[in-house]
Amino acid sequence: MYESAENGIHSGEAVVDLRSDTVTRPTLAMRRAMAEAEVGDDVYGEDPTVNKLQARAAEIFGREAGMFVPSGSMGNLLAIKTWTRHGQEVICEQRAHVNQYELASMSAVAGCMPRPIAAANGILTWTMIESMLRPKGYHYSQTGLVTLENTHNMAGGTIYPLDVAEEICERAHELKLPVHLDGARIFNASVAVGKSVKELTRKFDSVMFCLSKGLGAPVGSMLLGSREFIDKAHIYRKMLGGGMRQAGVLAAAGLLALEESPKTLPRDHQNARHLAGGLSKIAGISVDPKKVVTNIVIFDVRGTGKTAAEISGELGKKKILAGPTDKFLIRMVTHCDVDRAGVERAIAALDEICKAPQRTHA
Ligand code: TLP
Repeated sequence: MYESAENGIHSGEAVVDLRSDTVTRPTLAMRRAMAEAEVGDDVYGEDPTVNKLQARAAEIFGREAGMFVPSGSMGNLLAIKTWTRHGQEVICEQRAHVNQYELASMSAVAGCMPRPIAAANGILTWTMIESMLRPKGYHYSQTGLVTLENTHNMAGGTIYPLDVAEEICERAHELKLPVHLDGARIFNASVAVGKSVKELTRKFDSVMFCLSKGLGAPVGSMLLGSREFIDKAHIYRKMLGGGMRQAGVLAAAGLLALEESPKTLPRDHQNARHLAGGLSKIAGISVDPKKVVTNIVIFDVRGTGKTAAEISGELGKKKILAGPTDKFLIRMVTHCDVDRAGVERAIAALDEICKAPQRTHA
């Protein structure tokens, strides 16, 4: 999708890194908690800080059990592996992380085929899913799992309406199909709609969420579900090399992220909306600020006569980092390490770049 910028950065003004909320650095409080964390061997289940994080995450989401995993990608893969058998299909949205950004791990490791559906704003409905279910028979691979993504990253941080997500879960369950949630940014959805993460996720069979994105922890994600599901996923985590031993040093930061960081997300959302508002006034850039409801802004630069890669390269020279997600699309993600002044710098830099002489593309 996008690689680190070849941006020719010089010393002086600070870099405004809008490539992702994965770039956030741990706070001083997190670093202190990490230094002081009580640890043990988590492969023996003996790391008290990991155990505390797992119990607390399960409690917040109203689940029987939770498991700390090194990354969101591993959390999603473990869910897919645990729910499915080789040769099955996984229904997901076309731009979903599990489909486009996990190196085909659902096929390479879990032995499943993605069955992607393109949906406006990344939001699937039961009607769309129903028509993609495989009838029982000897020709087709069988549907093993449905996965949804909330917020939807590459659709621009969009949020599932609760009734739409719940209808999908209920109808899938009637057919004995499990539904997994890639809730990497579910806390962003939660603060944006004013509903708890527990309420937003209660009908899903399993949930993955990331501590290391907007919540600011340096490493780690959580997988949540029934005791039975987590026990099974545990085996696959070890099989994939995800047994992390004294992981309490990481879980300590995760605990703070879980308790403290959701409070900071509304500011990130305001900054994203402000960014979109500023960008929408620049000739050649197309973005609808009303559609920006969380911390992700994806805008179209076709009208500038330059490609997303060209503009991102020029932004890099001005110490503004952003990622092209397509030939003419750029994604900017706000987070706790970007303030309003940084957002203003990004708008001003883009304005300057877009005013510069243009080339035309056929
Ligand atoms: N997303 C990253 C990139 O991989 C695209 C980003 O910069 O946004 N689910 C969703 C919805 C995600 O956005 C991501 C990461 C993941 C899963 C995977 O998390 P990690 O990076 O921890 O494996």
